[in-house]
Amino acid sequence: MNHLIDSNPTKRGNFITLEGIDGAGKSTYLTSMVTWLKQHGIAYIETREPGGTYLGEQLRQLILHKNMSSLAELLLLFAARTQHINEVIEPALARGDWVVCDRFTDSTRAYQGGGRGMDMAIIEQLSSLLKINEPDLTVVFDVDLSIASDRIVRRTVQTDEPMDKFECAPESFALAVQQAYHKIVVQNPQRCVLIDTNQPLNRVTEQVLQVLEHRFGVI
Ligand code: T5A
Repeated sequence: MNHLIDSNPTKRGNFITLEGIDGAGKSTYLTSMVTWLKQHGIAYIETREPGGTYLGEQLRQLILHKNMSSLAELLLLFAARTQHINEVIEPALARGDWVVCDRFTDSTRAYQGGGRGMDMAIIEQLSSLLKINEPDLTVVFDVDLSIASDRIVRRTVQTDEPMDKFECAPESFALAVQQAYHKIVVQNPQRCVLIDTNQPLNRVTEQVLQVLEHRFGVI
């Protein structure tokens, strides 16, 4: 989705990613971020992983709904990612647009590394082989597993959309993913901010906006 407001071709855009366990609320707060960007007259694109391109959206259906080996899943995720970077993310950043991306490489670290127990070194090797840069800011949304699970069930009922295979995974999987996210935040204090979404929605939104103001200030 492209939302051009005021492109600035002289300056590279900022790359922001949203992360967290299923049901943490990423997509909800992505909307608040986008509103903030609009209010500041910043040109941006909003995108997601797996997805963001025709190929990526096709692969998303396979990754989310078909059973496959952990290695096949990992390689499909990186296939989708490299296409997404070359076709969408890099061109946007290069023309000065900001990119707000719902999930990126940290999801692979947390889900395939933490959840599936795949070797983190392989994930980092693939990432460097494909020359994948880290975002400028990553907001990791965190919530108690029981609350996350309630939210997923409620949303499934409201939207009538079936759960994907990650949402159906046992709690031990979600716990391993959550622990991996906590580790990523501790290991990357400059890039990552953890936000607790056990709090009321308006309080979380306030914190998201504070992070943006603090990190990027007045543009
Ligand atoms: N995946 C992805 C990998 O395994 N490896 C990878 O490398 C990548 C890129 C799809 C799956 O792919 C896997 C991980 C994922 O399982 P997805 O589409 O991002 O990724 O799937 P979800 O995490 O399910 O994303 P959603 O956008 O569907 O859910 P969110 O963002 O977690 O939650 P959201 O915003 O829909 O909120 C859920 C509900 O909670 C409410 C919202 O209103 C909503 O109803 N809510 C609150 N309620 C009360 N208080 C608050 N503070 C609330 N905040 C939100």
